[in-house]
Amino acid sequence: MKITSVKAYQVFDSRGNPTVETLVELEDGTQGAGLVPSGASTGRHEAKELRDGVPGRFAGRSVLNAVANVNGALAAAVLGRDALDQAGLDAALIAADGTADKSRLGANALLSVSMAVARAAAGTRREPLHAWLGGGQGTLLPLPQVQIIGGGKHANGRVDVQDFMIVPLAARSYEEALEIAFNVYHRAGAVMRSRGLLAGVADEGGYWPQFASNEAAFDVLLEGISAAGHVPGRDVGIAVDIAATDLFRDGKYHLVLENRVCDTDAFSNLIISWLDRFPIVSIEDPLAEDDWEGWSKLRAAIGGRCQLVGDDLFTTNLARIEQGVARQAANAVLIKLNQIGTVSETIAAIRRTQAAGWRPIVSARSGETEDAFIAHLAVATNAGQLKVGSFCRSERMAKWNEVLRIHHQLGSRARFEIPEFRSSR
Ligand code: 2PG
Ligand code: MG
Repeated sequence: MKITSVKAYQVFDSRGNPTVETLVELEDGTQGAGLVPSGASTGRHEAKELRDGVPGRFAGRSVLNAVANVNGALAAAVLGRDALDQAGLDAALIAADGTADKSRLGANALLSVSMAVARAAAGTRREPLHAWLGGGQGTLLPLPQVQIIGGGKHANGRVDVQDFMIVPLAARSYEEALEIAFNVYHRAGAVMRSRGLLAGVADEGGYWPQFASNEAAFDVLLEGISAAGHVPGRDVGIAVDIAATDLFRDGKYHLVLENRVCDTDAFSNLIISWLDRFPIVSIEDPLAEDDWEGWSKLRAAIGGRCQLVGDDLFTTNLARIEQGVARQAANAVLIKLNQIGTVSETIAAIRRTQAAGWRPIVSARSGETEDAFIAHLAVATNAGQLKVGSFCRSERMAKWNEVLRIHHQLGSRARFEIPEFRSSR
């Protein structure tokens, strides 16, 4: 099924920043589109998104060069190729770029084509995207990690920790998980509003807080969970993304809000003390992206007490995941399409994570779009967990809603499970 047309144009993400959308067409007239998200707390080892850097245009953020690269070099590389051969297609995109980090043509350019072709392929096969991507093997609906309070780079550093999230442990179905998310999101908001702690919403729809310490966020979260009628730790667990790469300067971790500076050991001990005091089931990026030794030590110290997730550490990169498995540096991997730049490489990263007995968590970016590709990716690969930000704003709800649609489509074949967070190794 040949690709007959590839066209890209500039559209805008949830922060209003320019991004790339590509529309491909196949010989039977089937079309597929792919829209690319963008991170704020990006890892150094991510594939590179190409931005024009022209000061007078969109503050340097336009992506017209990436768009031109799709319409030029990438279109030339894929026109006439078989859309049903995603691996071959992605290999052709990677070869056309020719760099290890996709910086020549731009990871945003490559990914938009890769996603659009996957969509068109599913379309021509008359299959839902998840069925096409997963060879019909995907039946597990993901457990949501839902942001309640935003911080870090998503809220101008108003709290140091980037994501305070909940995991609905008591849910018996995906629908119940969303109901718990709704309850806690609104109750926590009411608690914050009544205390004058609410300043608005951050980039992913979680509340933009006015706290005096990072720990105050945990307290409010616990109150919100209880006020919603749920028992913290039993019904609802806490997940955090420390995004510690952003706190790391000159070999030290800086908690600006609390005027505190820690070395790796002291920072790890602080995280462990949070684990002792709060019902945390998952911790993401507790240490910086190249602090491998610290990660291995922290994992040994935490043991099976919670899920330990590498985001900036792994950047959905197979070689870095291999290194992490060899070093026993974590036990879970955050998965983001645009960190690596093609659909095939993203699926390979998920498969490698699962083969190690670790858990993949499919994730959105802080700059998102209405594209709900990742909902399909999570189900296709039986990833088991999905993180897309908070429980408001349509670029977030588009993903939660798409899983609902997939549930309806799968019917009784759909499964839903709560992982055993406390014995994950
Ligand atoms: C993260 C993501 C999503 P960003 O760090 O996990 O929360 O943020 O897209 O800014 O990297
Ligand atoms: Mg992260």
